[in-house]
Amino acid sequence: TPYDYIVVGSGAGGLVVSDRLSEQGKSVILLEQGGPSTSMTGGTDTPPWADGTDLTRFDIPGEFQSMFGSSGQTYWFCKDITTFAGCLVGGGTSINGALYWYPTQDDFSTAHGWPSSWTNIDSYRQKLMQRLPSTDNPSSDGIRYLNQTMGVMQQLLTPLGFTHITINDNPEFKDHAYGYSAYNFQQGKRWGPVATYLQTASQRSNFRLEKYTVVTSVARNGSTVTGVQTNNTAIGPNGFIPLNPNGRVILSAGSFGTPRILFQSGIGPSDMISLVQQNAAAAAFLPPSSDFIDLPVGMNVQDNPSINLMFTHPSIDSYDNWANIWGDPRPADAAQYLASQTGVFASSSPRVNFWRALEGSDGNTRYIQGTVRPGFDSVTTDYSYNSSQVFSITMYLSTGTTSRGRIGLTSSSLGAGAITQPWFTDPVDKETLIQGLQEIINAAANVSGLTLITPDNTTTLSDYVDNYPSSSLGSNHWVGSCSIGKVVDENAKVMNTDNLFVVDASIVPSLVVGNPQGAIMAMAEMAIAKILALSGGP
Ligand code: 6FA
Ligand code: ABL
Repeated sequence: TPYDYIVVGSGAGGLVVSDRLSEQGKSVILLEQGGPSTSMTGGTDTPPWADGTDLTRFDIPGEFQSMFGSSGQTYWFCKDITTFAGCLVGGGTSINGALYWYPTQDDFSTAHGWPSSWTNIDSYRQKLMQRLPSTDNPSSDGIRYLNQTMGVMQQLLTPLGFTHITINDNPEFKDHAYGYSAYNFQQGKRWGPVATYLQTASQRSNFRLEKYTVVTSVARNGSTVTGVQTNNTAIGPNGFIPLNPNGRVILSAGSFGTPRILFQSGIGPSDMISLVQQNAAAAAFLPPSSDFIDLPVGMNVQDNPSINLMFTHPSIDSYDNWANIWGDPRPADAAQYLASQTGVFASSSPRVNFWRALEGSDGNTRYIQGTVRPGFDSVTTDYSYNSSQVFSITMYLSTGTTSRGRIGLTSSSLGAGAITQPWFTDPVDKETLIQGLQEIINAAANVSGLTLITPDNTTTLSDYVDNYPSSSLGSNHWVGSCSIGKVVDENAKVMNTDNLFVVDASIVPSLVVGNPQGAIMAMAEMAIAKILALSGGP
């Protein structure tokens, strides 16, 4: 069957788009390369302590750190991308830390690369807040659990002039502000677009979700897309899914997935298309070279540079560094969660967030975000320390970051990755982040009982940052690989095509001030309104 709209990828962008299209009566098929996640989507990956319930790894917020944990079998992460990304229903939103910030006006300003027709985010932010409200107190008994880091951060940040706020009540207040972490959890469970947008879409007979379906390319007749090529021969002859006359394809396959599909469709820089040409299976689906479209797909990429500081404080409970949450959780916490979906397991690991603006030596303002959580990834230190008292502050450089990298195919086997890393290509970014880190380290020295263990006293801060492993320097917040104004036009349509659109993190032209899923979903609300208003569609 042909469709009005084919949407590729069920992440933050794709779910908003699918719901709004099906709401307007369009026939929509949503193609997702992965399988189920939360129990609402058919997932059954339940921790042993929750056996016999429908509470999966993806539903239970407190299992978040288990995504990176010991079980080894991380099928939820994409295997065809060299960084962390979710390949299952919900995309990143089904496996992420669920930190959730309503976007700011500044996130969508022309100064940060948006066309002037996109700068009025407010009504789309409202639509998002209505469908998916945030909470900074995710346990429905009203108690904040495992909350010792707030006491320490209060002592550290107050002398620096920070104000304690409810962060999402004041989205624009991002300089010297801190507060409890906000999440898109509800009812003590992962919620996000899967529990909202996908549920309303799924109730409509004109919407269909097809899992385990990889889109490899779009088929086109010159500038007109006629359908998509997939690996799923059960749904169409040779895996081909056609569009209705005037139908449209919307790529929401993420910052790596969308460029890969474009390259395999003959859209992008010639070095990338030539890697596709070297892969016989993929080359067979390329259009004639006279139809190649040369666009800067994969260029202009950003991800927040981030550096962890590790501290101990006698008040902290590091929660056994989350080591036992899957196989052997603290019995009282497990029992409480099973009984009422409250307690420690009603939240992911972060507890406190803060922001401040800094001026770099180039005169540009850059924002720094801090995320504070009990526990740590790894500690390198000369000190002896009490591991049950460790917490981490991750410091991210956000809005105003100037460094850019490139996403592309890493070889003719068509894996995708960063072919130019996007962090610290501008030395002023590094210098500014170091300035922010130094401020926290200096202030920490005045908090009684607080000890910085990483970096230790044999390592200078600048050596620590200089030698930071590039595998840990990123933040999984990739944007920009199909930037608006460069690859897509102001209707999110791929330039020089008639009916091919992109709505996901890849069109966001520069880093937003917080973890990006809220901005991406508000962006998708605005994008789909523009696409529906554009003449010539189905
Ligand atoms: N963002 C936040 O705001 N808060 C967080 O706490 C947060 N944490 C994390 C995190 O802990 C991890 C480990 C990761 C990887 C990301 C985090 N993020 C966080 C970032 C956030 O999740 C992403 O920015 C956001 O999900 C990006 O939304 P997009 O719509 O651009 O893309 P997704 O990756 O969500 O979805 C793409 C979907 O397309 C996937 O389901 C994928 O399987 C599918 N897909 C890809 N290629 C495909 C193909 N060829 N055919 C079919 N489906 C395809
Ligand atoms: C985010 O936005 C980041 O993308 C994640 O990297 C981050 O989680 C979450 N939010 C929560 O702040 C961290 C984990 O806490 C670490 O244990 C893990 O090593 C890291 O992600 C991997 O990037």
